[in-house]
Amino acid sequence: MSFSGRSVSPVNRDPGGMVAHPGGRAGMPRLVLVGTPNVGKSALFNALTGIYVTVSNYPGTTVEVARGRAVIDGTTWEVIDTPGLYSLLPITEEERVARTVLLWDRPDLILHVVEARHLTRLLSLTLQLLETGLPLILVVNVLDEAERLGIRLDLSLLQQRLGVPVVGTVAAGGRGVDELKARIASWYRSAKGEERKVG
Ligand SMILES: Nc1nc2c(ncn2[C@@H]2O[C@H](COP(=O)(O)OP(=O)(O)OP(=O)(O)O)[C@@H](O)[C@H]2O)c(=O)[nH]1
Ligand SMILES: [Mg+2]
Repeated sequence: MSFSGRSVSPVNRDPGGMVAHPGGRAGMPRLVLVGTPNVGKSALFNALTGIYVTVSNYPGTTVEVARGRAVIDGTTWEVIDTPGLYSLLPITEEERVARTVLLWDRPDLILHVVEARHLTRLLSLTLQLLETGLPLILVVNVLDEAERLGIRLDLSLLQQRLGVPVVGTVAAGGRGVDELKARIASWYRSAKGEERKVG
């Protein structure tokens, strides 16, 4: 298939008919922030990325997607902020874009952001995301409000049960962001190690 004179491989196309962002990331690993609306994805995006942020409409839609860069342990990542989505079965255009970024823009790593106060309700999306087989770190945000309400969370037990890294944050104040970066770096190092073993 030809798109703007360029050849687009089938794996880059959404079955719903939307053409995914056509590459151009120069070998940078890609990190995508996903989660339900209003959990602090954009606050976390701002905490992770610097000043080199571009906001543009996702191709063929009126939905804005922000892309930025983060240097984590010497590696430059492309970081993408997505609109909130409730499930991987999209209803709104925003959800469709978030799903497309997730499944067709081929992120290397997903940060699933959940709100600490509503953790149990939000974990069903974590399970759906895990079913996609994409690597995931669970970010439990808004810990400050949970603590204010006396909600105590055993994040290490959650990590043990889910089998993925779990990090607590207060994105608005930057708390936990360094630990999150350390987890991303450690995931990247082990993924690279696996790649070398396979190659
Ligand atoms: N108390 C507290 N507020 C937070 C935290 N993180 C984000 N917020 C606030 O929560 C609100 C929503 O944050 P956003 O970053 O816009 O959330 P979002 O997930 O990007 O929302 P959508 O893009 O609409 O899906 C804002 O008012 C933030 O300032 C946090 O850790 N603690
Ligand atoms: Mg947002």
